[in-house]
Amino acid sequence: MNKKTIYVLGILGITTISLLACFVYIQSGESARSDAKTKIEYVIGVSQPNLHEPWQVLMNEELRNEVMKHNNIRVIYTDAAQSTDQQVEDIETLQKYGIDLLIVSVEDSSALTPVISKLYKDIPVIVLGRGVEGYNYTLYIGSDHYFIGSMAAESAIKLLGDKGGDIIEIQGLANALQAEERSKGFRETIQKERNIQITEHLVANWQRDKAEDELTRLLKQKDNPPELIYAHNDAMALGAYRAIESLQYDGVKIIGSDGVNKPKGGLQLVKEGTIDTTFITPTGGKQAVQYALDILEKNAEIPKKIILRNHEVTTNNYEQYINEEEKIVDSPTNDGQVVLGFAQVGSESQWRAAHTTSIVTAAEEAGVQLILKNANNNQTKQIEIIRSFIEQDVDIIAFSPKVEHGWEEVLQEAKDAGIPVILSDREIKVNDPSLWASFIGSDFVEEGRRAARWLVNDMETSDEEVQIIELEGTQNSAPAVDRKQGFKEVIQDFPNYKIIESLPGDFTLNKGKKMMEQALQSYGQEIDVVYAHNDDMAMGAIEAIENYGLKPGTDIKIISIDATIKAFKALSTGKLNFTVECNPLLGPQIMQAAKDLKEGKEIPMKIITSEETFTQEEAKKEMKKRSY
Ligand code: GYE
Repeated sequence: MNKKTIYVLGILGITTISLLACFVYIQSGESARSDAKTKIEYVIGVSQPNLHEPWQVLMNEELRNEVMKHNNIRVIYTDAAQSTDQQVEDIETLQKYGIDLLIVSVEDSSALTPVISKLYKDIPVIVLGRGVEGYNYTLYIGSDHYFIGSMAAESAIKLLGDKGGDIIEIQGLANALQAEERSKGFRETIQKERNIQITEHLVANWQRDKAEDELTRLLKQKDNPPELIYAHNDAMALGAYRAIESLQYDGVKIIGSDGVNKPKGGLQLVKEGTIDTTFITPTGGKQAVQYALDILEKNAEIPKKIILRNHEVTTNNYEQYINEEEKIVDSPTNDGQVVLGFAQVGSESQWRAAHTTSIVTAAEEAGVQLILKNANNNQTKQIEIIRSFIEQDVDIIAFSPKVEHGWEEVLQEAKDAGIPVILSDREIKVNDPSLWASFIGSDFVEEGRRAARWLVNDMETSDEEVQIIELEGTQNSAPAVDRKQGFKEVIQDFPNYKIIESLPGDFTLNKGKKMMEQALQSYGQEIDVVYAHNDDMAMGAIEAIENYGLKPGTDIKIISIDATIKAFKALSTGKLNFTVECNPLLGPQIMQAAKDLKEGKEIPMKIITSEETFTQEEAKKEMKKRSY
């Protein structure tokens, strides 16, 4: 028995006694138990907020089933029994045992965020199912809870029809991020409807009985029941049903969420008509173990977020959903080479050039037959190219949407033709999220926030006015819209920071230069800062500033996004002050997604890349390693 195993067993011996206090379970891979020679390489901690909610129980089952397949890991599970203090203690205790990685499902995000941020400095942390504030973790795997809330609202609008009506919302835990996000998504979507109002808001801690009690108490004080109840999970939806039943009300619609396929689980409740709608919320347990090993064995590019898709299941589409699920499970098809049609938006920037190369190279390496066509920054041309791929009956279509709007028609044609669509690097706005299979790219809002955070921290001006010129990317494109919003979100808290003008640079060096020349004409030395939505426009601004006789990076501070090699050179010569990375190397993930889709597998709704930021000092250190 090697030193590491003796050490781990020793630790386990001591811990076993103390852990009993917080309900644990220790598991090793299948053969690790039977074959003493098997080497345990990693110890993983799993911190659960509770193990009474059906969804959390399902998550643990999925984690365990996947752990069984890997014999070089040992997993220590803790259950905080819905006590935040206990969960904080569990995490600290797991850290003391020397775990190599933590998988944590969070209930009280405001209390757990600082604990996780601190731990993340020492070991990798996977946040599972329920998020935390900020980005101080390795990987988040779970749903987009705002999106679940907005889908629930769409379902409520459909269920209530033209008559509309009153809604009672039953929220999970008060200060739990996912509950707040579901509530926000629900409200912001419902408020568009004039004849629908959310009249009451209850909090029932994800618990069936509490929901039943709270609702019964409330309805006894009211003359009429609502037309609809939206409960943030199926357990509370069942509680609501019981309350309604006990008060002998008829016709009240009930929407839940989670869709666990077990007795009294959401899927069963919809099947038997107890509730009207639920949203399948995958736990991500299986992916968490797979990514944990990828992280520990450093054998893959690890994204920042894996957003799993949610399916709406109603009493009307229940059978259809079950049949489609069985089809996916029973017969994954794998007939031959994938033919991928990629409609590239243009060749507007260095970033775009690196992106195109990444796709071409990855297709070769993955054995994917790639048909790549360039739309030269023209949406009509891009739509034509997508149509030509539909006519060619390719297996999968992928494209970088020039702008956010105007894609419904052609994507409906692709859907009707049974061709899944992958969105690369830019998202779109469509009412029907089933028109695209997956988005692979960056969080542009966070990129904008990072640019502004550096500025306000670096400038540290007391209350002196700071005049900013913003060079915007392609109008109505997702990166331009979101990078603008993220930057504004941060500087709005610093009233002395003023964007004096936003100019359209279309992500190109030449347009960036021209716009900067225009700005210098108008404002000259009054300009303190240039915020460029990408490096190329920043490079153009640098040329314009030098031609104007000022020192870029000194007289005028310059911040950009992309972090390409040219930006690194400008940082190392002091002409650029700060750059926010946007990863163009999306080829491998796009090819993997295309292959999985061809095999009929369900793939994540979004894969958000992990990215850094670079100051002049950091760029000097990193320059050699930069590949694009
Ligand atoms: O930042 C810019 C390119 O869509 C993320 O498009 C991409 C952006 C990138 O022109 O350089």
